[in-house]
Amino acid sequence: MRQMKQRHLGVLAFAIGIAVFSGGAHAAGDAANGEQIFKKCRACHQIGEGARNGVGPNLTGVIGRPMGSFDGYKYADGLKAANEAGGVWDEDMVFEWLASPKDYIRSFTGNDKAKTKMTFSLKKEQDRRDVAAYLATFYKADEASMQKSEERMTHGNAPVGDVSDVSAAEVDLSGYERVKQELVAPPFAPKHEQVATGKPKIVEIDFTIQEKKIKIDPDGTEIVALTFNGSVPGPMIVVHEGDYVDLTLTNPATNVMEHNIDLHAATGALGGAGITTLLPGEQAQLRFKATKVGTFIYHCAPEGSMTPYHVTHGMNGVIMVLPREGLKDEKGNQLSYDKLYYVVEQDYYVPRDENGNFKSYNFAGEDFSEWVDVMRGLIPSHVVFNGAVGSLTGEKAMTANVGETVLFVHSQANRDTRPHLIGGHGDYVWEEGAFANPPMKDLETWFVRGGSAGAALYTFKQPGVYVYLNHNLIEAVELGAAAHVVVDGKWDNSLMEQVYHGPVRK
Ligand code: HEC
Ligand SMILES: [Cu+2]
Repeated sequence: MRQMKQRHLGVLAFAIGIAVFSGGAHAAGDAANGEQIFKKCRACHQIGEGARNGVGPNLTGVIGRPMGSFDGYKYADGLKAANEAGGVWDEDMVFEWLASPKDYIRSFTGNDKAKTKMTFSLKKEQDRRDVAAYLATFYKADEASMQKSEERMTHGNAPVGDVSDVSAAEVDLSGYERVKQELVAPPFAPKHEQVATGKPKIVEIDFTIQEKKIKIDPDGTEIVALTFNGSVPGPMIVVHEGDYVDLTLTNPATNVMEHNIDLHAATGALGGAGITTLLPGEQAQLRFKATKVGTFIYHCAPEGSMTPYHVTHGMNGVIMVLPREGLKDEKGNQLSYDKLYYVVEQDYYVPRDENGNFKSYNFAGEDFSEWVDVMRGLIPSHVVFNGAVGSLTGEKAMTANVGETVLFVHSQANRDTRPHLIGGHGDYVWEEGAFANPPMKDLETWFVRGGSAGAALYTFKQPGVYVYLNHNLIEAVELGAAAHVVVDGKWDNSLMEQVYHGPVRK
């Protein structure tokens, strides 16, 4: 089967070899006009000096370059096959590609299932001619890239995280009960047992990736967020040690970008990212055993700049793996909670226009190169809890009663954060979320390192409105990382009393 495919492509390569020499014969595009048209491509492609890979590959010198060959870019299978077949871009080919990349790559490879990640097309013929002519102005017989692609063909290193060549024994799952977890939107956690009853289970999780516009502050600043199930952060998953997580990840055809999932609770294949990378219209099912207890982040991790780009567009969340016997204090006594709140800090890097106003965009990836430029400065435009400034304040505040114990699960997939409950404490804190270790006690502020989730248990003793924030007060007050907990109950004068307030006493 594989051999047949290769032979077929070999014939194609021969045909293309001829096409290269005759290419460009009737290309009559206007490069200057093409430069204007290319603005539409800039959402995904960079070109010229200093250009990098974006959503799509760097297009500098694409005319005359082997198809699917730009270094460091991860092409879909269609362009990879075209590359193996020896295809080299000329103006006419780009002209046809732009009419419908999908149809083009299918007819080019002779494979009607071949895929491409480029979902964009240009209807007008003249536009396609002109933009192809513009690309040709960057033409250079790129010997180096030819050679590189040849080397890749002969040495063909497996990409990082690829497990397709690894052999494995089948797993017997016959003894396991399957349950579906009903996911809920943050800051809530799905219904779960604190102490597991029965044997380990297979817990089914459905994640559908949604690229959607969301407002992130009270001024109405909008981004096209990248989300698991439509919320920033994605829903919290809760399982017990020894359970299997059976996660179905769907990237609907209506999306523009490639996505995957890396779960820090999972073992192997880049936490799953190596075997869940999906083009729009694809789906993956990943089953992994929860062998480590604790709170762990999960996030999208496509590759290169795309990883921080996706994470800073909201594609992250938390999976909590509880010990089967529940949480324990430092002496091994049972700890439990009445409520769980799930707070995820999110940093955004929204680009600004020449007047300093935040820019807005229409589809996922459109802000890619500008966002990356801001991101590289390491100064976020927003640092928020649960997707937007104010998503956990006022009407949407977290609530509790005096005497209730709340477990706050707090994560940041990208930067360090330092949760603090003003007027309260962390009675028991697992800073790293690692429940197998004894908790720290009586903390004022705890530290959650970037790329992890922590957990803090607190029993409320006084009523009132508490502020729960990142105690980098600039990030909390100026950038948005603050929440409220509204606590009902009776005030305890033995803990605190306003003895006097008024003019200075004589
Ligand atoms: C929405 C994002 C997006 C837009 C807009 C877009 N492209 Fe692409 N383009 C891609 C992606 C993604 C790929 C990689 C395709 C793959 O791997 O299948 C690609 C691949 C290409 C390639 C093949 C490059 C190679 O190295 O083989 C060419 C040529 C190309 N695009 C030209 C254009 C031009 C010209 C425009 C504007 C008229 C444009 N694209 C607009 C996303 C886009
Ligand atoms: Cu993603």
